[in-house]
Amino acid sequence: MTHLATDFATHFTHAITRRPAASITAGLRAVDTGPPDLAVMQAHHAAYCATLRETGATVIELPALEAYPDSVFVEDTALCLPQGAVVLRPGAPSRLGEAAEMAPHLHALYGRVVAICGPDSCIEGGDILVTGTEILVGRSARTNAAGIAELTHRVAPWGHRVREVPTPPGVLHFKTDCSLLDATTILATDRLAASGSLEGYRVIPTAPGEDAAANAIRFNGLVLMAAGFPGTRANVERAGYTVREIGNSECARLDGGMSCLSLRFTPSR
Ligand code: CIR
Repeated sequence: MTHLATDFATHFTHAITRRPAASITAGLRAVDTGPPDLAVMQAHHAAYCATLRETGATVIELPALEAYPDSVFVEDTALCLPQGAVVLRPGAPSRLGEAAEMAPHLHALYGRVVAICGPDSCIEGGDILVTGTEILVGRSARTNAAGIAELTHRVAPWGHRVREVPTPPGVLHFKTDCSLLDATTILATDRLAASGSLEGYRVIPTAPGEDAAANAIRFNGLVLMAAGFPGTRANVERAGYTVREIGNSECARLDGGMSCLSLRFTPSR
């Protein structure tokens, strides 16, 4: 598979996912709306993986990790770029060990793997939006200045520029509120777009009352969106994208969405 240079942020040959653990009931959440139903989450997860596969990608489904309740949210453990992978350093103490669990899988696929290792550095993948031209990183309760500085230093030799941006107050991750649809188009909530961070991009807004639809993923020919947000779906389809809805009711109880559930990449040696 070959792609245009700017397609690297939306077109991928591989994805890594991890099956939800029964311990997911102990997963982190800002507001407790009751425990997630594991069977329903497993069904949603299977549909998610099948949809990624439908685009022609290889999907590596890792086994559940009971020791880490939030380990289904693999996105927070690594940043995968065309030139190599960066093992991250999650800011939630209960999630720190998830990164080390992911590292060997990245080493198996990539020739270059580096790690964020500063003792004061915190950075989670949910705060990182790779566009066709730059890497936006939201400062949040999980991602701090030291983490952003270390990432900037790690990816500079690979030709990537990092820009720090604010995450809206009270929002878990920067990408809770936005998603890349193509190299220069971003789906975003009004509160994120109002921050001015997305100047220069074409912004497609979520519909009123549908902020929870902002965390989507463009994966090859498809946009995977959480089910149940018809206004936002219509906005995205009107802009010419092919949408697939995936059930997200159980992950949503844990502040998780479409992007959190996978690492999406094209490995290089
Ligand atoms: C957490 O609070 O860490 C998990 N319950 C949800 C992580 C969602 N991850 C993401 O948006 N990348």
